[in-house]
Amino acid sequence: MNVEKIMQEVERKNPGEVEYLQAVREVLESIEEVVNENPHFETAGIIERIIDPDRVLTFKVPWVDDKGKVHVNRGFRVQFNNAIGPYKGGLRFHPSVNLSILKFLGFEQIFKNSLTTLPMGGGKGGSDFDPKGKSDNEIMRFCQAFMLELWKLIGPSTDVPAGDIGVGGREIGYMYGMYKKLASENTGVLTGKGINWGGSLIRPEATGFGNVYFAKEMLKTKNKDFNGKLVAVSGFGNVAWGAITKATELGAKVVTISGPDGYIYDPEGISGAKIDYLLELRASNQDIVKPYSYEFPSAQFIPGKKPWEVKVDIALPCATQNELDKNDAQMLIKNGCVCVSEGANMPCTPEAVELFLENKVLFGPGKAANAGGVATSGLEMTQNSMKLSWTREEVDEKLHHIMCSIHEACVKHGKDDDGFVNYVKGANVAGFLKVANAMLDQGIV
Ligand code: NDP
Ligand code: 2IT
Repeated sequence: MNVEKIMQEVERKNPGEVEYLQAVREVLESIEEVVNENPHFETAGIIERIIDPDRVLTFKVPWVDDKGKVHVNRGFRVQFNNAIGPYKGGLRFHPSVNLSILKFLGFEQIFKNSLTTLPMGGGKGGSDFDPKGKSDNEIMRFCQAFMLELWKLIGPSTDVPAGDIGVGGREIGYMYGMYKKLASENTGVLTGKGINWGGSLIRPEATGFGNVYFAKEMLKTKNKDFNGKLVAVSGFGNVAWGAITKATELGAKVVTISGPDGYIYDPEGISGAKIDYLLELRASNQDIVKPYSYEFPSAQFIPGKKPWEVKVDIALPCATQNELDKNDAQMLIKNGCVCVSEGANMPCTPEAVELFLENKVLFGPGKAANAGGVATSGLEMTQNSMKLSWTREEVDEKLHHIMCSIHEACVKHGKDDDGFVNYVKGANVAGFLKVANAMLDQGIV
């Protein structure tokens, strides 16, 4: 397999799709060896077939704001690969959303979902709609307009969307209500539903909890744990919240959160009532973290900077793609950081990842480390099919077990002769093999 030759073709077919090309290159470089050892993958065109989405659907979403003005946004659903189960993956509402971003996310989702051990294919969708500053009624009207198109493309056994940036419980509720009305059925077509209408306990916190469980397993390989450690978290959304809660529970002190405007440094730790305040800040649809520093005197707001300059033992990037670059990685390494676990999707640039690996930092890539969210979505789908609900403890135990299995799979496929585990390689190879073998079994379709 010739990675450069394949990349040339992918670049030709997808010009300027920077994030998508970045995600594809990373996977290809990781699986090169295993593909060379198994020439039948190439003969069956597995690489070309896995790189291209099965289909990309785009649609217009017209909606009316509170003043009666009409707006038009663009909606997308990328159905990437369904070799091991229905297309599955979140919806992102953010002004930056474009096809490159959704294709990178959908592509990553194939391997992430494969790692969860559950039968889910990969997909992603969303819109360039900006929820910031919109009223609740505007959000509802947008979600309904979005679902008016999306409902034809999805179904509990074909494609099961969920949340991502800008899409949480409220948006899932409005979209589910509209789907139910249009499809005349009450099924588990979306995950992340409210607990009284088919949702699963632990789903809201699952990505962050899972990320910390994964980091815990990585630390265990070096006889380390979270207790007494300093942790830097970026973002202040759904994933950040879960990660902060679990890291704190395990005895760590989380000292940062961030927004696009800068970061908060709170040397006394972000926990308890401070986490509740964080949730209030989020619920108010604000994109700023500055108010936190007015509320809690121990905290300082550092405008225009990222949290990676703070001296910490563990870093959990939980905001967005490419938010931690080479300079940030250098600062973390210089300050003695031993573990980086990606809560967000692809938050570290390739140069940053390279530095972490060179310096033997425990590095958990998003498709393994943040798989707890979609894994718990899988558990929600199971509960929906069985028409029952598991307890908090039952779901948490299954989530924990899944994160340990993912860690094991990464070690199995990522450990080198010196005993160093390259979790990037491990996650990509383990995720790829299951999907590739399923594609082989199912013929050319
Ligand atoms: P949320 O919308 O709940 O939160 C994201 C927050 O991060 C927003 O407040 C956003 O602000 C902020 N943010 C965006 N860009 C930056 C930046 N450059 N620096 C600092 N903060 C920023 O989203 P989630 O928590 O759900 O998602 C966060 C990440 O985790 C994404 O990469 C997502 O793909 C990934 N993920 C999510 C899962 C889930 O279950 N929700 C599962 C697995 C991964 P603003 O909107 O103003 O830019
Ligand atoms: O990136 C992700 O894994 C998610 N946003 C969650 C997807 C899901 O289907 O729960």
